[in-house]
Amino acid sequence: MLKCISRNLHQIKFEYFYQLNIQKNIYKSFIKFYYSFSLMESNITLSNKEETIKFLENNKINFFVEDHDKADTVQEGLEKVKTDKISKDEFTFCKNLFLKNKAGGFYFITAHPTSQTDFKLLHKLFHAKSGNIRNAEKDQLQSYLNVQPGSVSPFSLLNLKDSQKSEVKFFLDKAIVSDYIAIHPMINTSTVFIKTDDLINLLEKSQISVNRLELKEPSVVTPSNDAASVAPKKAEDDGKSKLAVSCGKNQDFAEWYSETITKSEMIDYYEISGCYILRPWSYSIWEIIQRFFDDKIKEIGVENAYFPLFVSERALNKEKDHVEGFSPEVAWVTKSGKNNLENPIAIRPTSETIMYPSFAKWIRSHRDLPVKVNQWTNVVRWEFKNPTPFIRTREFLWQEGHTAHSTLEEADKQVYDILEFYRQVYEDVLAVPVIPGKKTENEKFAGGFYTTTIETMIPTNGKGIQCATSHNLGQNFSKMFEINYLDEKQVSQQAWQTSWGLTTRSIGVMVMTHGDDQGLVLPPRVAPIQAIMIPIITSKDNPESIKNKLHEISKGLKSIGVRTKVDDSDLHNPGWKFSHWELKGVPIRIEFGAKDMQKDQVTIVCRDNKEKFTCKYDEINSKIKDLLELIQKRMYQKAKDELNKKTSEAFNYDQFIKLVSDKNMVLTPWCNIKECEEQVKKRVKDAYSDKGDDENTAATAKTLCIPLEQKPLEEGSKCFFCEKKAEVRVFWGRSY
Ligand code: 87F
Repeated sequence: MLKCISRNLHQIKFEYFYQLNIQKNIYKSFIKFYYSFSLMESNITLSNKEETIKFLENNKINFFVEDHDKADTVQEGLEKVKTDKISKDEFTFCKNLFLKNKAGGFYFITAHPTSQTDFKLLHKLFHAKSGNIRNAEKDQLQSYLNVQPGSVSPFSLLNLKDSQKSEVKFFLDKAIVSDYIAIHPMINTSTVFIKTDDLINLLEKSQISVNRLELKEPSVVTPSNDAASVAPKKAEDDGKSKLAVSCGKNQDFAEWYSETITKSEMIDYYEISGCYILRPWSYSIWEIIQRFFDDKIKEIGVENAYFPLFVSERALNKEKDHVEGFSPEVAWVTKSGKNNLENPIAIRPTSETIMYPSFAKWIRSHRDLPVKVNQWTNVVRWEFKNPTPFIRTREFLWQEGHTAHSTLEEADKQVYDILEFYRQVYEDVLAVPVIPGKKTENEKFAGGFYTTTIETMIPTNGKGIQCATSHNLGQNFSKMFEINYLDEKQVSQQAWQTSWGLTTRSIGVMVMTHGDDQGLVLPPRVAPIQAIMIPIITSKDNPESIKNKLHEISKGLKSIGVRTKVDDSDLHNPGWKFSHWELKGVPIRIEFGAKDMQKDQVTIVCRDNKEKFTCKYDEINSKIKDLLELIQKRMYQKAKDELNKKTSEAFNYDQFIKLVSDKNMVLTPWCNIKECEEQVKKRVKDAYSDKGDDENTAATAKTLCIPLEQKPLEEGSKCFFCEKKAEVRVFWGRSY
């Protein structure tokens, strides 16, 4: 019964947004009536320190508390709030403002203590007429936040009743960048130190949107970062501001990436540095990649298996070239409970040394070959460089394939068959153009004979990135692990081996390649939902008939293999849903309302180029099928054009350094001599050492690959750097 009322009343709320033909006060009283039911289920009351602490504990939040003398002002707080548990620069003691505007809405601002918060600035930021913003009254502090003046903190926002949540907009100062935030637990004789991310999560879980705000004079205000665009407009806003990515892709790429993958619900942050949670939206993408690649390798006789996570020190160090250079990244288990292990064991960073003792057992005769084994697992590499979700993480998911063959030629074929499958994963599934090539001696896997790779470049920051590698290991490992077999003449031979890996980095490269200012843009082949269907219902309509028709269309599309979803929830209005699915990158949106129904049509919107058009019922299936293919091709072509624009040739060092600094991937004629590559790297590094290794310098330029496809060198071509005879053309770039 309760559910039934709540559904209908949501409907009424929704109509209000879209029709604006119901009087505001009637709407308000409906909403009050409605919320008087839902409040009973969801509201929290925090009245004091004890309740706040209990609440944090119940929510499994890590925090600590310091008691102190009463701190009535920010200045007093800064003097009195101390801790020896974390250093001063790890936390921000914040100032909190609860303000009201003339239209009846409220702003809650949590600011860095040094940020400007004068009314002149606030009026500008919120585009308000002078005098329209003031401090909220004491009784409003009580009725909205359940707190006394002097003790206001973001915790008090948790006291907002559901009916008040659309009236209060919360802003968190962008200047707060510390890991921890220090705020009062409803009383200013005590301070809770809580991770800033945890606080944000807590608030968002309670349906309180966290808007980031820059507390300084707006310069050029674009609609997307204009504080006014997220200012309380009371009910019409419906939390849309919570969705949007706050900065453009070209404005602050790192921030754009972080917001895109979190707000699209791909990634959640985790307390251990370099480790991230893959939420269902990104894991589904991984599953699609897995399915594609798994089918391919099975066609060429690869079988899946699972080998243990742990490796002994003895096995790990058996092939010295292999671990050399990698050893700082190996993570070890040294204890069980309180006791030290007699022999520490490593957590797999890759599984050559785990699998090959078994290969030695399984392979006796030429009849046992080839052996082709693959596993889908996680690996751990304790990286020290800046972690980036998907791109560089301490734990990641991958497939690692390992094969053994009787001839070098067979191993060669295996290496290139796999490289071609990797190219297909990137180009045909993820719509990311790549360059297949060979690594130079410097960059190859040291334990192997040669390394093939597919590489690409992220045009936004000009960084080259290794997408997947396929190695011919030669006989190095078979020597060390004694993987021997008797050939047809009963002569003992060593096996030729390959190994190859593709990781969840592929998802990050895809996001960086295609995403735009509105968030993710997913290529149809990898989109967990390819067409999202959204009903547009007004007060005059029969909601059920519109929804039923959409479900019928969805069923038709599903029957021809299109991944669809009808978002007919009553929780959000269509505007919110449009933004939500846009942010998640769904390739096609199908809108459907009464007007469409009258004309036997749906409205279709493409995520990639925003094109909008209508389509008659009887053409929907074929139209959507074709459109998905078209979008896939269009996205690949767009990415390819961008990559081409940023790919240049250089014939001497001056041209080279200029192009690399200008975020290009550069192809040069090259001598293919190890020492020459080292000298190029050194010269680049020295040239930039005084400028610092920031995003705009070329400090880390290195070879990416010697492309497999290359036009023949002209007679007498010289190395661009050492001017010896050029042997190949090689790609250089700054790199991840
Ligand atoms: C880190 C620690 C220890 C890379 C490491 O590329 C060892 C290693 O051997 C290590 N990081 N590598 C190279 C991995 C080679 C190879 N293994 C199978 C692959 C693909 C999958």
